[in-house]
Amino acid sequence: MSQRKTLIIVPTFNEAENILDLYSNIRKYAPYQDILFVDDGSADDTRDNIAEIIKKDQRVHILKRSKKEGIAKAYISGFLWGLNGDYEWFQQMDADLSHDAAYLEEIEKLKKENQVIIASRYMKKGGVEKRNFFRRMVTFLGCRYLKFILQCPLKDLTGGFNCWQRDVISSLSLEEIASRGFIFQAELKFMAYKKGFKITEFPYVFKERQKGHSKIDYRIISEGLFMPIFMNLRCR
Ligand SMILES: Nc1nc2c(ncn2[C@@H]2O[C@H](COP(=O)(O)OP(=O)(O)O)[C@@H](O)[C@H]2O)c(=O)[nH]1
Ligand SMILES: [Mg+2]
Repeated sequence: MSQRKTLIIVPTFNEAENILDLYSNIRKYAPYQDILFVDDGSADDTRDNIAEIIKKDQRVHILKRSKKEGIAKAYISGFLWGLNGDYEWFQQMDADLSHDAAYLEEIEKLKKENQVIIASRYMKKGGVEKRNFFRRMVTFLGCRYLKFILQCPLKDLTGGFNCWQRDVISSLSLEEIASRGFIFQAELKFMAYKKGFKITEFPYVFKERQKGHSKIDYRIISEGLFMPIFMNLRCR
């Protein structure tokens, strides 16, 4: 692995059943990278499990937030935490094992020539495994809708397995981010695209979680419908 210092940011809300497996998967492929869990007041054993890991691995950190405010705020807090350190890259990763840590090796290689690396489900050799038909359709149609409204060529605007160079994150106006849920991923990518950063996508296969529950709800899905229109108007 290269020397470019990376912070892997993992937002968590009630992910106790996944934390230990996630940690050992990450360590197989990224033995020396720092990990920051951003926990929004999980009510299960998530924090205890993270504390056990921290006792043994000083490269693991936790940012404790008091209440659940959505992944956008969790990630923004994580980025700000990382910007206070000397990290060169910020890697986003879900806690539920949907983002296979094996891809971290490929991402590492792509850092040489890019500033933003997006794992894309919607490329040849990419895909979605085990997700129910409704979620598949919501995500697939959502991506098509976004591409159309935003006139943006990126193939996977809503995916959450992305890596950002420090300069990109520090130049984006994080305080202007209006989204709360998954559409935040598109807002961030659209801002980076508009600013002309070097972005690449590579194919990956998303795996639906096997343990714990999704936190998505109809409020988050409906935000995904109106927020792109706002994003489009804002950039005119
Ligand atoms: N800190 C924090 N993490 C969250 C929140 N909502 C979801 N997450 C985490 O974000 C990741 C993706 O959430 P998930 O529910 O799996 O979304 P889905 O894959 O779209 O169904 C998981 O690691 C969740 O634990 C939140 O409000 N705060
Ligand atoms: Mg998930």
